[in-house]
Order: sequence, then structure tokens, then C-alpha cells
Amino acid sequence: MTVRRKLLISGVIGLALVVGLGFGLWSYGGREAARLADAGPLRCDMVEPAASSPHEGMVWVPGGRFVMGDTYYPEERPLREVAVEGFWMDRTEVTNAEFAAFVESTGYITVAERPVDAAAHPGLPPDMRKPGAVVFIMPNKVDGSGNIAQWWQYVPGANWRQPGGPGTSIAGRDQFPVTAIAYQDAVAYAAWKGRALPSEAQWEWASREADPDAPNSHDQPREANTWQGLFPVINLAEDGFAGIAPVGCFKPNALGLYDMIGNLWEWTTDPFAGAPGMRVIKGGSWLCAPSYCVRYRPGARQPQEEDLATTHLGFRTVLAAPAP
Ligand SMILES: [Ca+2]
Ligand SMILES: [Ca+2]
Repeated sequence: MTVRRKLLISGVIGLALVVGLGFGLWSYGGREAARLADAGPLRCDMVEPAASSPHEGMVWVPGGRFVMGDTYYPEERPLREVAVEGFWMDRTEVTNAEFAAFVESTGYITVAERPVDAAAHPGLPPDMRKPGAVVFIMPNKVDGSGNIAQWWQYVPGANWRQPGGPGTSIAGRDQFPVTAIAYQDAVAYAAWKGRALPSEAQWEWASREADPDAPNSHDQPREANTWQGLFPVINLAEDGFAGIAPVGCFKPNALGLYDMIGNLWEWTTDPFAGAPGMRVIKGGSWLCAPSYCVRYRPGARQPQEEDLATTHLGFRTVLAAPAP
């Protein structure tokens, strides 16, 4: 079985257990969810950092030692002490406008826009032999099987320019985080900026506000774009966003970093041990809910296929440079 097929069948995107309570309920439905998602603001005002940064859009993350990992899901263990040097990090997830500037300058074509190498993925179903991305489509109802194909669909033609597939666009969404980005796309953008992607330890340390004593709550955070209601059929949007939010709509953490938790998952450079071709992603997304994916925590993690674009995943960059 290929990794791509395995993803759709076994649920790599949503490794979390689906709690069976209430499945079969009718929801507000996908149309209502789309209306809510379209009703949100197109940009949010961010607080200017107290100190100006020598690296545009980045904040300094001091070095230190901390206990990495968590104990909620098995893949977060073991807890282990790690040391991290200080580094610079993007305040926000990389936006559509930023990624568009990269594409305009370089002519870069993302993985989701290129022909699929069918030889490298024997046995792909016909639709997955076309360029595209995996898109969340809110179902009207689900059965209790936990089969994620009920809400994740491979959509030919979906990519960062049209994240919902043909007929959708990012017009007016400059300040939304770019999505449908495969690992090598994120690496290419970072290299163009003279930067890199964070390691898992860097990302987690920054998410813990560079504080070894930061609280390690397992509760759903208030200041993050996550999912309220019974995933995937009831989306209460109590945080103000039924879909992806523009960057910077929620309070930043103590370092001035926005949306580390929630909104989009973020790529890290760490290979996911025991899963060839997969990297660790961090922070959870707007799809994480107490009933489904309690991964809105610094120590949470998930494997993601490097070459598969999905629309709940983005990234931010880091820079090794002297402290301010
Ligand atoms: Ca939300
Ligand atoms: Ca995020």
C-alpha cells in the first residue's frame, strides 16, 4: 500500500481517535459552514512589537533548556530534556501575499501544481494521479466508522492559488496563511528568504514562550483558532472563525508569536521516526477539537507526508543570526 493511499484510508491527517458520541447527527451542513467561513474579516490588526526587529517580520526566541514532549497521545512521549540555541522566528504563519512574492520572483511551481509521479506511487486511484491537494469538506453527517475520507477529500486542481479546488481563489486573502504547501515548497520559500524551517525542538520551545516553566495545559485554548462543537459535523465557531483565519487575529504569545497553536499546522524539519517520507508537524489547526484532535498544545505532534499538500497545514521560517 502506498503512503498516499494509506493516508486516506488510515487517517494520518487525523490520527486522533474520533469519539463516537453523537455521530449520525445532522449538522448545520457544509453550506452554512461555508457562509460562516466567508463572513469573517479579511485581515486583523497586529500589535507592533515593542522593539524593532533587524529581520523583517521576525522576533527573537532566546535559547534555553526545557522538557520537550507531552503525555496525552503516545507519539508525544517520552518527555525528554533538550537545549535550544536562540534564533529568530516569523511572527506569523507565512501568508498568501508572502508566498505569492516568492512565486512571482522565482517562477516556483508547488508540488500540488506539478504532475504526480505515478511510478513513485503505484496503485493510486485515478483522481490522485492528477495534481491536487487534500481538502477538508464539512460533511452533513458521518457514520461512526471514524473513516476520515468522510471529511477529507483529494481534490484535483486544489493548490495554494485555489485551496478549495477549481472555482475557488485566494483573491482578497493576502493576509491568510498560505496552505496546500508540501514540505519541499516550504523549504524552497525559506531558502529564498535566506532562512530555514524550524526543527521540532525550536518550534516547541517557541510555542512554550521560551519558558521552561510554561504551563502545560491540555485544555482547549481560548486564544487560538480551533474547532468548537462536535467535529466534523457541528462547527460552533465560538472563537469567531468557522474556517482558517487571517494571520494575527488572536493574542500573540509572550514572545510576540501569533497562531503558534491553531489556525494551520506548521511544518518542521524533523523526520517522523518510523514513518519514512514523513515529517513532524506542530501546533494543531482550526480543525482540532476536544472531541477529535486534542493537538492544540506545544507538545503535540503529527506525521505528515512530505509530498502531499493539505489545506490545514502551512509553515513559518526561522533564522540563525545574532541576538538583538
Ligand atoms: Ca475556529
Ligand atoms: Ca499555527
